[in-house]
Amino acid sequence: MSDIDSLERQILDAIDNAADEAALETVRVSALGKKGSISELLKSLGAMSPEERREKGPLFNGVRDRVAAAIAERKTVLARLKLDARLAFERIDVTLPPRPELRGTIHPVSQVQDEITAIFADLGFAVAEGPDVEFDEYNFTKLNIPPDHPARQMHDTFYVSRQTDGARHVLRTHTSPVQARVMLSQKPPIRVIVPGRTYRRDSDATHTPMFHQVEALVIDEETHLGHLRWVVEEFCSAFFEVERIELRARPSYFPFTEPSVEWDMRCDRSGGQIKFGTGNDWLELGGSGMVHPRVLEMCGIDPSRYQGFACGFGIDRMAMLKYGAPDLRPFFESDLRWLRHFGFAALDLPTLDGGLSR
Ligand code: 2U9
Repeated sequence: MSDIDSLERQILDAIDNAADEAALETVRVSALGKKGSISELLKSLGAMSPEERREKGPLFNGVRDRVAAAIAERKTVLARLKLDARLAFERIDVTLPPRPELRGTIHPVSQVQDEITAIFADLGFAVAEGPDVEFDEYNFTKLNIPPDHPARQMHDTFYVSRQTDGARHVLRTHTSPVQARVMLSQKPPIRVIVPGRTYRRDSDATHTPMFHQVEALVIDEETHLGHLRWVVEEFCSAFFEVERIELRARPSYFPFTEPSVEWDMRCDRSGGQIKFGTGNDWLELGGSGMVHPRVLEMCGIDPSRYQGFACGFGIDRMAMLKYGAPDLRPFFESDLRWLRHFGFAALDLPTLDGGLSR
């Protein structure tokens, strides 16, 4: 056997024997790295006569190609072995009776949604639900966002293919179309909240393409901004479990409300952890406003007789704030370790008298 053949044999054996990706990388560097044995061989071609180079060149290149191919193949095998080992280690038999270490927990978003529902139920609100795949008409037009309105761009909408009858569907970008459905099917007085999934093409540490909102709607003959402020105040004080909170109103714009108001709550961020109700900082809570008369009209309610307010909060953001999760993305990655840390025991049902989150 020539020296070249025995070098190749030796490297191929080392590749076969590499027990993990780190060992394989060591073999690769010692053969194909800058100062590797094969790289040195290839470099030696430069000092050869043209005849010798014609003979040795294909030989050396052949060794390099076979070694590179063997490394790639071994890499695939090792990755598969690693995945198989992980799958075997993390395997969960869902048919087994619960063991303490595998007991499921309530997802923080579900817990916060239940907490919010309990608070609003105590204030006399009913819960309304609607479809995630919504008519363009309900998601936008009936909310005073006609087809050419710039606010449509702000919503980063997921569109569903046009139906055979020409109807356009979207993944709802907010829960507001459900309030439109409620107004079209019920007579005032109306007092509902709409919690649920919403969808926008957005993804970073505080945005996921699917997220959760809760919006409240009150319609009656004399409902006014003072009622709105009281509801937001009562809700925040109960949710953050702080008796005295301070709210700040900022004028804003939403196509479906006029006037529109955004709410901030006094907080303290100085100690590393956020404290509600004291301090010199402000925390953005959500938006609101008096329902636009055009929206009332398009939803079958006489604006000369009735008026009302609506407000909206991001449930995931509320969960992050209350339970101190820094990043929204892990909320929806189904990682059992994260869920064990942030999840709630199944019997931790939120009630106002029991203390919401205790
Ligand atoms: C109807 C009429 C009016 C609902 C409203 C907001 C303001 C709002 C956001 C807060 C955080 C959603 O999750 S979030 O990004 N919501 O600021 N929502 S007014 O107004 C309505 C809804 C329905 C028929």
